[in-house]
Amino acid sequence: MDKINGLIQKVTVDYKDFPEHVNEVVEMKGIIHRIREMTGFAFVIIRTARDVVQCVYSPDFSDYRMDDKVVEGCAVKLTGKIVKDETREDRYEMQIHGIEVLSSPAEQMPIVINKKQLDNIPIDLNLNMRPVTLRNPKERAVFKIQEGIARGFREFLTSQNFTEIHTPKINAQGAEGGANIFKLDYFGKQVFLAQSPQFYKQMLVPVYERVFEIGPVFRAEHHDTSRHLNEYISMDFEMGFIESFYDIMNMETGALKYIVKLLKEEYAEEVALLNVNLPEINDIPVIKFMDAKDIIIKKYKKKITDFRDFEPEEEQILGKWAKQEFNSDFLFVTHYPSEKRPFYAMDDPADPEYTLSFDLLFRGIEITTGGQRIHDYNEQVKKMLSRGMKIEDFEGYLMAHKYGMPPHGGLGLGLERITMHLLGFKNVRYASMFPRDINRVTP
Ligand code: AMO
Repeated sequence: MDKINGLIQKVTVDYKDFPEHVNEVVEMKGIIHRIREMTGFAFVIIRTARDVVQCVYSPDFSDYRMDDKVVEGCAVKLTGKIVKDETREDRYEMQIHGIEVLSSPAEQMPIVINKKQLDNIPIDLNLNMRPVTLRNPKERAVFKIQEGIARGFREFLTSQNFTEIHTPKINAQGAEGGANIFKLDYFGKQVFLAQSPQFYKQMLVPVYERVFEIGPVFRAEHHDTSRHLNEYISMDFEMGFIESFYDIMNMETGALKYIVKLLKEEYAEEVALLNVNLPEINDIPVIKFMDAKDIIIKKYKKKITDFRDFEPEEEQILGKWAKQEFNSDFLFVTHYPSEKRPFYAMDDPADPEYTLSFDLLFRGIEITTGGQRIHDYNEQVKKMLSRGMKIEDFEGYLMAHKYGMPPHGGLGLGLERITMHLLGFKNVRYASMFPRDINRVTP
């Protein structure tokens, strides 16, 4: 009888192991990314999980003869000798002794994905053909970097005693208010797709004190913009026993520093491939909302029409200002007007027209919203009533307040937004593997 022991057998070699196997004959599995026929020999470029490996086919190396079944797109097992690449420093290649075809494509690739980057194909074609365009080394590097960002967030918060949570995405109420909520028929009842894990992360503060979640959230954005998706990954945390909302900004700054370090150390190849300009994060400057408006008026001579929020152009001005004045790619803006913040935001006791909340701007674009929450039951009920909300609809959420919760706060950081600005994309769709926007639900 067969028994499974959980030991993963590895018989093939990865590119990163090549230096240890110079002059040895080894096996490697991968997909034929490209075949470049030369006179008397051919380069067979193999795409593995994270590398693009140069292999050389020549009748001089062995008796093996490549036939026309060996085509681009085949999944193969190669046998060959590892040698140093004489033309490129610190690179190794394989001299092919044999190719076993494990599977073959049914059709030839309709677009060229095996160049260094996708040749200026229109964004719609790129997204329509995502299962194959993601195979392009630069495209896939984007989501490796994205993995690094989410991993850094998770690792850092875990090291700070946060508990990872998974909260429901089908809910009886929306957490963020506004019209951008998806309605769903749930066995004849109307329910909503989660706009954020806000209620649940707060409810879990009296349970675990510090919690975080990395998960999808849904926003029924009705416009086709370059920075909004209808489904995005929200990286959230919530922490109890804060002294002030500065604790949250400090925690986020720590997480961002950790993420940048992780990308430098463990994602160097992707960082180099995409030519990523990693920010140097030292201390992040903090400015109050109204002071920021003042700078925009006085220093940049801009007329302000809305004193309750920023226009995208104003955020860009502030981004420039932070760079010029503090050499910082980041800027915390605090004390947003109460009127524009959700009902759970705590008003500033010193000036209740403003909240103990903040946004983080990265290179002039908002990537985070956060702040201190109301923890007192009566205060929370009062604010909800003043906004015309029905208390009985929020019984579950308010249970947390009713039976006691510590002073707390947290934030939400859009994974695609931060990826987009880190990589300098003009459109957030490039930072989403399979974007959902007003016109797109496939592939
Ligand atoms: P907010 O609604 O500001 O706050 O969202 C937080 C962050 O999520 C990202 N984001 C989006 N990304 C892509 N497409 C969208 N449509 C989109 N909408 C928002 C942004 C934004 O900064 N519950 C609060 C957070 C909190 O206070 O903890 C919330 O969801 O990066």
